[in-house]
Amino acid sequence: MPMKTPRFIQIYQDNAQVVQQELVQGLASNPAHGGATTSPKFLYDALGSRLFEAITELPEYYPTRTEAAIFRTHGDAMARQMPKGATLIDLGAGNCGKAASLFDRFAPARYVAVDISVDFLRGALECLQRQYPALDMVGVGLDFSRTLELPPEAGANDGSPRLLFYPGSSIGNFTPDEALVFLRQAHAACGPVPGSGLLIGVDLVKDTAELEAAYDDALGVTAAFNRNLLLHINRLAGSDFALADWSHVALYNTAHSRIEMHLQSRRAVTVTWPGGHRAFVAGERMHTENSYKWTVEGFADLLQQAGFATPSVWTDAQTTGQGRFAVLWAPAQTP
Ligand code: AVJ
Repeated sequence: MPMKTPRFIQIYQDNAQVVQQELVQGLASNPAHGGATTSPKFLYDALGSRLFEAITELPEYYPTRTEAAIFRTHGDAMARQMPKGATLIDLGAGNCGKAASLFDRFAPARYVAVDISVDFLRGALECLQRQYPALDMVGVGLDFSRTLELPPEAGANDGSPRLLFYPGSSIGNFTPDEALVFLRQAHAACGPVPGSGLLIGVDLVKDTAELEAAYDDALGVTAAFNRNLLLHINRLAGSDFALADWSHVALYNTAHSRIEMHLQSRRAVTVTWPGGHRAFVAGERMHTENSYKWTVEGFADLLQQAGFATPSVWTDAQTTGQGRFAVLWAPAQTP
């Protein structure tokens, strides 16, 4: 059988000026409006992405290994519910490793890897294509947090069912309102072919101490991941944040069921960038990430509001109870 070659499509990428404006607007936001904020997407420059990979290996950071264990234990049961000959659409594919580990069991006909920049996908897809020479592979550069509309060149309109794959509890970065908007788009993106649906990993509400340890590990890797944001921002916005002035803070906000990451100033500082500046008092916080935690019931309800049928749920709970993490298969239509 001849080996196929992956195709690559870049849809739209913010230019440097748009990025600078977005950043400066968040930095300048005054305390009356919740204070300075930055989007969690700025955590992921080249070093930030490697620090996140290191986080996934920390003893305190349970989500990645718990999700992997759920796929190992229940992968066959999942596979029985997945559509046959599907187009597997991987949202936030990165190194494509998680999806690739499902190829043998799920046997998709096409693999569409989506990430912000198509450049992140080239190496991984070219390598994967050698292992799966007959699988049709497409890399799509797209900020799907804004729109989930796939280009026709991705081949998702060929009449095959679509399997949207959104693992890792990345949905946790969205507020519940944003998550609903996203899931409605995901439902629309499943298309009209019967059997299509969304396979999603969701981190669950649990004990505060366990949650806070997962986002403030003893080795300080999460602190480095959070503080590295300042180096990235300095490059993007031309600002002059000094690392020594900022500490990592992670706390669980029970009222909102979310981990919040902040950077807290160690003294009064003024940060400058081309065309502006911002004073921070000692102890002032800049909000850098939310990571929402869900109950299985709460998330199933959200899926239903977004138009999905009743989901199948797999967790790491040995007996009854919630478990730490859940993987849900939400069919787009009632069978
Ligand atoms: C990639 C958004 C799922 O919220 O657990 C890990 C990011 N931040 N440690 C998460 C993260 C700090 C992660 N997500």
